[in-house]
Amino acid sequence: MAKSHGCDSCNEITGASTLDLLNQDLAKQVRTAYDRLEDRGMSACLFGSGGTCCKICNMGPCQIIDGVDTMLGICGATADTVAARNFARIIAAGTASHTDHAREMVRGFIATAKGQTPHEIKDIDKLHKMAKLFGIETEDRDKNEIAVELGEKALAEFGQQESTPLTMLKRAPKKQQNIWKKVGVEPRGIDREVVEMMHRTHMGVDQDYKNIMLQGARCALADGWGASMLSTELTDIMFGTPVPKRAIVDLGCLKEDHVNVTVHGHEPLLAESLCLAAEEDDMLELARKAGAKGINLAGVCCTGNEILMRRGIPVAGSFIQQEMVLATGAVEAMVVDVQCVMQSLAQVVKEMHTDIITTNYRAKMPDALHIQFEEHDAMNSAKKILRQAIGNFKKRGNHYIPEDKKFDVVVGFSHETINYMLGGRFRASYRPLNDNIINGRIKGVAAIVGCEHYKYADDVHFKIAKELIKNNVLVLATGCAASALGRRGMMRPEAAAEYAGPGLAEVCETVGIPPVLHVGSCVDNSRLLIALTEMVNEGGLGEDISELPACGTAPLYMSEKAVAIGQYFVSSGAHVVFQNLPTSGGKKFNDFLLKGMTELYGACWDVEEDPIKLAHKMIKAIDEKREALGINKKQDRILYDMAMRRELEGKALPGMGCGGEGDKH
Ligand code: XCC
Repeated sequence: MAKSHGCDSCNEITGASTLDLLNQDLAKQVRTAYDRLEDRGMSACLFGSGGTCCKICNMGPCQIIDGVDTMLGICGATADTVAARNFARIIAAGTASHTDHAREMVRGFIATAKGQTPHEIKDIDKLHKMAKLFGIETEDRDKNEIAVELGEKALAEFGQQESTPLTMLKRAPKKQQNIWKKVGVEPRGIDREVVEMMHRTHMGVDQDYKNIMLQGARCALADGWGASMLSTELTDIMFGTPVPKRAIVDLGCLKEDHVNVTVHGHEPLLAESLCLAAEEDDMLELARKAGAKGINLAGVCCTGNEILMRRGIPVAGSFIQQEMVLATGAVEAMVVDVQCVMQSLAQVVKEMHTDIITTNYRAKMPDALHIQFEEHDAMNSAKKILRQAIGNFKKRGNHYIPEDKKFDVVVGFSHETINYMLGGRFRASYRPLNDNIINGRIKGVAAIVGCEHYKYADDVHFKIAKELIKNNVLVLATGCAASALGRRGMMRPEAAAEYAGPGLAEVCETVGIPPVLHVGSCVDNSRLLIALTEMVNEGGLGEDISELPACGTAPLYMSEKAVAIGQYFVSSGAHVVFQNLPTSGGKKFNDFLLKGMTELYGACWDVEEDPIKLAHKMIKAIDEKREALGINKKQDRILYDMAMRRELEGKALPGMGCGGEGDKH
């Protein structure tokens, strides 16, 4: 194990590609987040970490100490009020980010339906399902006409003001919907909930931490069951719902003899246009003229996950690798849009031929080149960007691609895929999953989602996943957590035999799936809400999400979005464990998050820093649900016999598993 770049005191780097790269002279000249972490030489402020630094009004900042009368805020605000306000504002910021992303996707969807983009309405089945949900007539209507109406109705939900709940809430289990109604947290309009959250946490407004968190929950639900779900579903209709695909991840996906263009950020509209433009003859010809064999697109962060899931485009790196991708010196352009793009990127490439190209008016960077992506002229924008990258190819200087550092992955596990993989094309259902949970082959389901973090070791996701699958817990992953698990080989079907407990391994091997399923980007956590709902609807595992043997974690949470996600899972009945939360400074408020919320939603937050202990907290939570359902009795393991295997035949991945042969989904 190696210490981080130039640092003997902070966390280890264990990732093979990162280690390899950092050992090269080229990369040693680059200052990375590891160096900056060391340079800072200060530990984090205790008031900030505990959530009790109040800088909401200009009388402060006030540092509050719980229980010390002389350390209240100047306005009299207590530690619990301040910690709750700060936490709620994190949720609002996270929700706002998903919301603004989702709005752009809905606008792009409408433009596509109107024929104003190079894309098309692809998934007609999902279009009709969504149209039905929104009360839109589909019979004898053109797909684009339906899509325009769907897009406009979806767009209206952002600005909706009245107390009509958001349409997607109707997809939740009935009992869940009743809980939200009873507690009074049904979101009314997506933007409204963010605005109200910001208002209620302004100086001198809501001063009751429980009441603040009612709006915190409502705001988060507007993200999960509103903005994020709209984004996922409409993006699927436009670019295709993911189906299983083989692909590769890690730095080794960069190519020596190609123009390497990496796409980083979140909104896939631009990335999809780049994918189309990179296949056009004029662009390929230009690349050849520059001496390259072609154009190699690769993703970073969640844009990477979006095009990985739908197109099998490789992911070069996740959040903590964004600087590493550039430090190879082999990237002609990194094209960025919004969210999780570190300001250091332009400095990393200062002495290199690489361009950092910003593309969105909402997100510009000093020392970067700006080429505005015009969605109504998408192909020309994309080609302008590619021309810039191709022009850099000849200027590529010293570089190093860790070519052998890449992993095969199988991705594309939308909830529809899980449905068909486990249930079969002719009667797609979650029945086999539920049955395998009831008979104990699979103990339960765990979601590992969210970011990465420079202050913690880089193998936390891996350790947690390994422990979970060893205990027969099926893992569903999204975001940078998913990329991190892909880089550790957990998304190959063979990983089942290597790491999974006997029951889970048997199911995975029979169906031909990995024990860790890539479900998508961060907005695609909404797919997990639907998967959990389908498990409830299938029967035998309780009446709402809180009764399911399921649990979630975003261990290395970095972004505010992860907190919004955590809260919408808790408010939807799923137990959620983080490594830390910025709430420990307000004791009563912290207790409310870690225990009290259960009374409202049947689930609460939990905190555990050690990855193995964290995994065991998740397993314990799953076991408790099994106990409550009466399915935790030790059962004799029934091995799959030939009839049972035949029953699952034809559901395996193309070319894999027992029934894979010739299965073309
Ligand atoms: Fe950002 Fe989405 Fe977190 Fe990764 S996981 S660091 S939010 S890119 Ni979405």
